[in-house]
Amino acid sequence: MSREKYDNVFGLLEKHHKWFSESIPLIASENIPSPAVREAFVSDFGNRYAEGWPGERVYAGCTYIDEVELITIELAKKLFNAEFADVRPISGVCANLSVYSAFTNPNDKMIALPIPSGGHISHGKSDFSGTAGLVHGLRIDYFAFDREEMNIDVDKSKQRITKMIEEENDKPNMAMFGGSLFLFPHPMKELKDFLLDHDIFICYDSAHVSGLIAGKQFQDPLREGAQTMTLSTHKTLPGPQGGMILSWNKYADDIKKSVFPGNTSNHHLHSVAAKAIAFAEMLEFGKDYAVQTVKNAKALAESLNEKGLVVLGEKNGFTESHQVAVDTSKYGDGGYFEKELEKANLIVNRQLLPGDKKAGRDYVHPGGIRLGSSEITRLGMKESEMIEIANFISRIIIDKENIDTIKTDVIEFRKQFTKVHYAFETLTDAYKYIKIR
Ligand code: DSN
Repeated sequence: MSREKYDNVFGLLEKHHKWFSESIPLIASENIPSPAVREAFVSDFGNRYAEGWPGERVYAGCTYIDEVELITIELAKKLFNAEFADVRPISGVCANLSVYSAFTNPNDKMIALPIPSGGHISHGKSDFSGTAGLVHGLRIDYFAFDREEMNIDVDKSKQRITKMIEEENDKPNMAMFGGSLFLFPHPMKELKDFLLDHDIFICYDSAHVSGLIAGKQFQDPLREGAQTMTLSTHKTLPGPQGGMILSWNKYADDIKKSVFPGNTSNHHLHSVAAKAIAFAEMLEFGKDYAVQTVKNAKALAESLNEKGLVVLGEKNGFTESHQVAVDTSKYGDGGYFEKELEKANLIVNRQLLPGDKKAGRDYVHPGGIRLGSSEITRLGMKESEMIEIANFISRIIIDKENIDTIKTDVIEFRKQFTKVHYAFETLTDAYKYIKIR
């Protein structure tokens, strides 16, 4: 019985790898790491303990772990032009929690975006089990959001915050930029002086766009006013699952204490090694990858729009990031299409869109889907392939064509794209299942 389950798990893992090698991966928060990143990730580092900072560990056995972590820190600082990097957070949520703990107290107020306008669950209210509210006790209020611009409304946000301060005697302590539905750079430059004049600490969550920032294709948060920048290392940044905090030297001690012992005991050392490999590859290939990722997202959005689908952000050219947001509500809800597309090997996620709550929609049946171009870019796809992908999607959503026929076409299309690009070593197929038993 146990041997059967054991074999079954390995069988399912191999099936998953095969399925992804035949699919079009369009989840905006995912990516395919290089074979080198995968090799570092399965090393013995993943079995060790090294609480603390390199050179000040709580455990023996960290000689090489310390050397690697110092390399990871050095590469992170170079990649993002940051004075300080803490590469230990084990996820983006843990990075945010560490920043909340370092720079706010429970019951303080944070300004962020609501989830349908792009905010992430870790920025959310306690009522919705958001990390900021539920775990750190922050009260959450929202930036004003302009649905046509698909961005934070600077003037209305200033008015809201002024009203909180002057009429409600309730000054926010932190402002959180960034999020999960993230089409255009946020106006942090425009809000920076106002926020700092009111002693509001600025954090920028670049989880989604950190690979684009590293490739100098989005905004430059640390130069635009961010006092801290939190990120995950596996979305547009094609590293292992993990998190990171970037900041200025003057905030380093507070961040270090908050990460350990505050919010982590051991961090994930195999992930730190794999981050170093990903950062080295991004320093070499990141600009070309980020340029193509944004070009691909724009091409995909334009093609979908030409097919007749409602693509958000049209006023500003649909997107400046890796993401494309499609309102499918005319044809069916996003949850329905997430499942239909999956049957044809097109892997996307359903997405709450601005206005969905008012329209009575919810997370299970939201108004649309979100598409990401980073993983398909790493597979070597360019603008002409985006036209083909838009065609597959519209054959399902608009034409309601037979799913099995489309699936066969998707599998055939995918055969041309087997390797990871933008990496030092690319011989191993992107989704090859590697046995070390
Ligand atoms: N919820 C993830 C997303 O944006 O897909 C990020 O944690």
